[in-house]
Amino acid sequence: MAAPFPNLQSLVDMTNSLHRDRMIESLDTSAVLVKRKENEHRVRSESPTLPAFARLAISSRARIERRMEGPMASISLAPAPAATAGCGSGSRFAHVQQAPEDPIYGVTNAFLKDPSPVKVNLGVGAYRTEEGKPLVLNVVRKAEEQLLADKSRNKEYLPISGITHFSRLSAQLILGSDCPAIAEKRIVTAQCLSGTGCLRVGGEFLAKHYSGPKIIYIPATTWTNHFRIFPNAGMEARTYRYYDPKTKGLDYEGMMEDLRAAPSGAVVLLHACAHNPTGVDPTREQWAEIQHLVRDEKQLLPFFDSAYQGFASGSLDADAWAVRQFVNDGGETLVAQSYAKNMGLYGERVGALSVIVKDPDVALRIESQVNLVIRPMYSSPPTFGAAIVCTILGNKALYEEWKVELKGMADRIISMRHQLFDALKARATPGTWDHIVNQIGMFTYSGLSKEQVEYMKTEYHIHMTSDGRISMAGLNTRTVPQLADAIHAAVLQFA
Ligand code: KET
Repeated sequence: MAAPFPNLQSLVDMTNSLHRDRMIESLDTSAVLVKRKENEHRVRSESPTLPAFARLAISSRARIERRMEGPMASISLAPAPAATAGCGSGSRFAHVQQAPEDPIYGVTNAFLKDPSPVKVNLGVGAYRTEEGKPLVLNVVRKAEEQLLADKSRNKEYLPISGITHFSRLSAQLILGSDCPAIAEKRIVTAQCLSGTGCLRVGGEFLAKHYSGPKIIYIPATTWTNHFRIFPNAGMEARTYRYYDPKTKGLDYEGMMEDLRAAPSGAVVLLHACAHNPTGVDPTREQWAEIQHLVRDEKQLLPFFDSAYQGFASGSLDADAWAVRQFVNDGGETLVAQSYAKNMGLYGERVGALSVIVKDPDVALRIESQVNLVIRPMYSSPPTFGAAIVCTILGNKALYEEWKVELKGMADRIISMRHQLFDALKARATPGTWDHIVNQIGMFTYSGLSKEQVEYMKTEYHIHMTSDGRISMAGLNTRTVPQLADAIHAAVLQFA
């Protein structure tokens, strides 16, 4: 016989008093309760003497406390499978399916749950210092101090498209201050919620107003979120070949073939530099041919995702080269810029979406329609992060200091590439590892298999995405040997 199931609401109330975050916890507890109810016979056998509600409260609290340790705690909340809290009858959400975990945030969740003192997180693309700590740039600290000291600042809503000065400075940063499109007012720039928000707003604008096919070609290997952002925005997503696992380089022929086969006028998503996750960019000669195909042969519309300007080479200008080539040929282009990585403003959610067109009148009308995408989505963007960016980009001394700090981050990542390469060579790890030093940007696309990644997690407490992507920015001199040992063992284990 099943044990009587106690009143759900009183259980939730009781557990609430134990927890730090009542909202999260009551949801979570409901989920646990329902799950447990479904498995009552198993629950009873676990601890027959402890009342069910107490066990639930304890286990739920422990889980939440573990999750609350990390900065991304709230996103690791286990969704309720079939919550029945409330009016006694079954939930009208009972049909809701458990969503698959995000491949990148999921790594952080697994890392937070790993009790090992030597665990290493090489999942999310977020910069860490040599001490393994998140970095707030000195220029950002200085800008924050200036902003806080300025008592004339207020908390009014920003315009729908954000701070005008921010938009202008952002356009200059990516396109160069001498860009003709800026001088000719053929550009619309809106402050959006970091790179993701720019891609989403840009995608929805295209889905509503683009006169060409509402199809976006995305590299077959790419930042996984691209595959969700564009269909959610109303665009059909298709892929073009990009990466060749055999050469661990660009599948240039495949890419050109696929883009040539795309319907004329389709949109093509291009990584501006430091392609994520592969770290493989076209050469300048290849870019020129891609540009010819995009512009002259197929009239495709390029949409650049620029999440790593300055992170690839250490130079803001060099990393903007491809975008500038396209914009300066006079053709129409979209660019999504993120300040998450290059200014370390991850959680501030600062980015800029630019739509560059042929005619200033068209630009004005586009501006009104971009605003109409933003207004019902989140009304207007947040102030502080963009104010930090304005302070840094608008002040010569801070701008110069930023460039030095940015180069420092890029250089540390490059040095990690060399250290890891040398460590594998010293161990005579089977295979070729040149790609570790040849790839560009934040990530090494290692070529390690899913099984090898899993093995490295369980045996060495090294956490990375299952596609074998290593966030080099999360590595430091202390953890390189651990990673090299892990790779070496994994390669031998699954030869
Ligand atoms: N584009 C690319 C290519 C990219 O790698 C990211 C983030 C973004 C856009 C969006 O960044 P935002 O924080 O919205 O400005 N990539 C890292 C973080 C993440 O997955 O959210 C990553 O790949 O780990």
